[in-house]
Amino acid sequence: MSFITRGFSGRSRDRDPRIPPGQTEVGDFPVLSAGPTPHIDTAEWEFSIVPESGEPRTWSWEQLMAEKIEEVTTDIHCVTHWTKLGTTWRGVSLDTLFADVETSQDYVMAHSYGGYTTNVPLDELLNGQAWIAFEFDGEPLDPEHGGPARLIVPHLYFWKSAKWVRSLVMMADDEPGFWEQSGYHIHGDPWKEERYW
Ligand SMILES: Nc1nc2c(c(=O)[nH]1)N[C@H]1C(S)=C(S)[C@@H](COP(=O)(O)O)O[C@H]1N2
Ligand SMILES: [Mo]
Repeated sequence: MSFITRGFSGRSRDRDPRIPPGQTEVGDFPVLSAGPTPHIDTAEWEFSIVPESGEPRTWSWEQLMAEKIEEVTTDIHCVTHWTKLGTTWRGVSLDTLFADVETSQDYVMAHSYGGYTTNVPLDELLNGQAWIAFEFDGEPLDPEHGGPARLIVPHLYFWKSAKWVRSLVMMADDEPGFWEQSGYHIHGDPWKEERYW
């Protein structure tokens, strides 16, 4: 076997350790939406967490902006095989938003303006793993990419990152959302290639 030299970074370029199996890096930011882009004015925008009591904890846009805002740099992985490295966002951590929500249920259904849904276990939304993001790359989030605000759960395939997120509703059991009902994996870990089931 001959060893082909591709420059000193050749080997790591062949398999960048940040890129999960079966994924290819992209430079652009593809848009993937199952329906039309809803346009929501921040004056009318609301976000709620709904625990089993049925009493929602609701934020207006101003109230969200008054929460602790974090800057996040992270890689994102779409099940359609693209990975985008080092994306930067600003948003509010779900740790902050769940801080005074009382729940003993373990699963969450994210609901979006426009009707999209996706399910995520609560423990995968906490401990610095998920945000309600409203800026991408230093600019207000484009409506196409989920503006004014979207969920980001970067350690799972990007279909879990609900654009135009409107509420997180607690569930006792893990129920499938929109794509999960059409054959996408219930969990969606890109490192385990949990694409379909
Ligand atoms: N509301 C909503 N959120 C959504 C989707 C959608 O169709 N509607 N598509 C999902 C899928 S499959 C992906 S890959 C990402 C795409 O986000 P982007 O368009 O910003 O790249 O959003 C996810 N969130
Ligand atoms: Mo996707």
